[in-house]
Amino acid sequence: MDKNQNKNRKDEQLDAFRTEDRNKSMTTNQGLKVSEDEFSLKAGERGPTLMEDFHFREKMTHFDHERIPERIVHARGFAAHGEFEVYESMKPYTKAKFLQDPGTVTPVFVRFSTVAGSKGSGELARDARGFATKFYTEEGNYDLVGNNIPVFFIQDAMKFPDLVHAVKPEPHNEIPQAASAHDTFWDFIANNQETAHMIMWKMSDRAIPRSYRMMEGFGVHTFRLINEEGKSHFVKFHWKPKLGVHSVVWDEAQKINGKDPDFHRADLYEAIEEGNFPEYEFGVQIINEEDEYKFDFDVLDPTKLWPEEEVPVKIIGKMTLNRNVDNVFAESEQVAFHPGHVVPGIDFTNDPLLQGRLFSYTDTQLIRLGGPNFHELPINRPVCPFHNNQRDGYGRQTINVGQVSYHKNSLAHNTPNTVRPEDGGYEHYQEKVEGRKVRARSISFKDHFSQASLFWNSMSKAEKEHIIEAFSFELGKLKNVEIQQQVIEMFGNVNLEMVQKIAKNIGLTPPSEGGSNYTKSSPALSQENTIRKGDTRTVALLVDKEFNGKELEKIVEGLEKENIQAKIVSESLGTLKGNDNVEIKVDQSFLTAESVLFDSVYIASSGEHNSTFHSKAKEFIKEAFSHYKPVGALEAGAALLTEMQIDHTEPGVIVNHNSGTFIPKFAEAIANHRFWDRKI
Ligand code: HDD
Repeated sequence: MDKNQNKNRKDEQLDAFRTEDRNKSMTTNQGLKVSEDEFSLKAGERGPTLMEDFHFREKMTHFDHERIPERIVHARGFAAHGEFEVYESMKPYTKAKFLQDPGTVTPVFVRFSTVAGSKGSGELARDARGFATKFYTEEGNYDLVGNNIPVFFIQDAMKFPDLVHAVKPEPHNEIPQAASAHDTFWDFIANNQETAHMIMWKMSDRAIPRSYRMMEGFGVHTFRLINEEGKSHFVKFHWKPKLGVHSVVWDEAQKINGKDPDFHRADLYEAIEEGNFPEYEFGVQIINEEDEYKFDFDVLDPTKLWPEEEVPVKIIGKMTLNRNVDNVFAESEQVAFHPGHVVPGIDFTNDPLLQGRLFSYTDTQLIRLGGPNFHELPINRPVCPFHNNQRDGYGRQTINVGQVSYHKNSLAHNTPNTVRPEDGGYEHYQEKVEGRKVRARSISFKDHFSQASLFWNSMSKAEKEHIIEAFSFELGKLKNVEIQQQVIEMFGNVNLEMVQKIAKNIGLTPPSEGGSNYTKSSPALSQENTIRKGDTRTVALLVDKEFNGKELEKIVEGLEKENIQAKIVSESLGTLKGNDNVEIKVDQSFLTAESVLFDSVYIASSGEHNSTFHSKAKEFIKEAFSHYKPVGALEAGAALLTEMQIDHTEPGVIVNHNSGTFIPKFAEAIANHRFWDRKI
């Protein structure tokens, strides 16, 4: 992919900082040419290293300081550049310049992440995913620091350190890494019941996405949009992936973590390199200020969503990720997001979680990036000019010219000058606030279970089964039976049948009373109702010595036409010759190809009985089949399925005798993603 093809204003700015070391002479950081870089300066060939070896000291000192603290949460992440384009003017609601005119394009930088794990942890952890977007607008940077789940665990930022302490590895033995299946997490949940709704999402398939390209993003909080007239509307922000929302199954997630802990970043990186740019539509849900109290939830409560059927999502633009970073540390690691980075026309509400976040993010960047000048790092710089009287500090890069660094002044004619709101100066929404200073929670935040039930009621049969399995897995890992019992009782308030099944799975006496009277559901919450596309999905073609070369070529060609990525997998690498002498290059052997790393499998030959291919292929197919994936075969491969007693009429098993009619059917099955109605 030619990276220069997608240059935008931010990329041009980054050009000033990019440096190419290839084909250059080596120098020290002072620019001195280096004549020797392998041996330290010694007193004699077998003597001690000398203090005066400045080159050694500089190289070693820099190396010793290469690491910075990882993010306390969202440490494991991966980012990409892109662009955001508006479809529909938001002028009636906001004066934000980047949302005024259809066609306006704004450079963006997006970082996806898991929450709990360390920087090197497996990416398929059961966890929420961060979805943080920095819009480099003409009026300054706007950060939408969201997740792939529309609600949060807690209602007040005061509890965030407790939540994070509970989910992180336990302090006495630092176990488990990147997992919530342990006593302290569930102890926190049982004792902080506002978590119920988010836990339902976390136990659902949403917490194990198939790809960063196939998950939604949510701003979570209710924000405000402010228009030219100063009128405010409540808003919730959404990202909707054009490929639909899809997940893996839990057994698969755990295996992927071992086989390829970089699965999600590799998927994103490769899609962008290949020109399959991930796309997400941007949506807003808007509520008039007058309607603030019309709902059966408080619009300020971050543990509540606005059902799409009640408050429709209006699609107003699209983001395309079209460029990988050049350097992960410089860009993805040093990027500093902050929900408080806003532009005129976007403002906050009194959501107590949001209010606390507005403090925490600057504070964390100070420790993580080592001082107050992190805004000068190339990735964090706005594309518009910035001027003020802030000066100095560690790592300062700007050379502020002149005598004056204070306001008000006469020497510089009182510049940099403040700007009136009508000329683009940021003005906070003048919300009327009155109250006593209290440490309290509004009574309107008290209903912790209705929307947890709403989520449950909205799930398909398969999704419900997955939730029950996830709870049973997580609670099954606990050492403390009392916590298990408390959790069962807590979630009895969501759905009785659900907890009865979980209790049975973990050997507890199922409760016979409890349950919820909440009957509403929201079809938009179920992944069953998502977009289905085969685009960019992968298929492993299992090939042995005996195969029809022409037919296989046709299959590969046909799949590629559908933008499905076919990889030839065989017993060993090299070239295979078909019965018709057609030669096919093997992409991966069974040593590196695993069924969990593919979306589907096609069997091109059944293999000689008892051969390594024969047994490895059977394992591969069995696993793919048990993960509900499409399995395809023409005549030769079908024999292997029969031998494995896989019924050719099972859902998602596509067996055909004609490659022409096979391709569309198999492609449709791949687009369908999974076949939950299978007898496993
Ligand atoms: Fe946070 C990082 C999302 C609540 C404090 N958060 C962080 C990132 C995302 C979110 C996506 C990673 C950004 C990146 O890629 O660099 N956080 C959320 C969402 C929340 C939320 C959607 C609830 C709606 N966070 C939250 C609270 C607090 C924090 C209540 C503290 C009061 N979050 C942080 C942090 C992090 C962070 C400690 C770690 C690294 C960073 O900020 O830059 O300040």
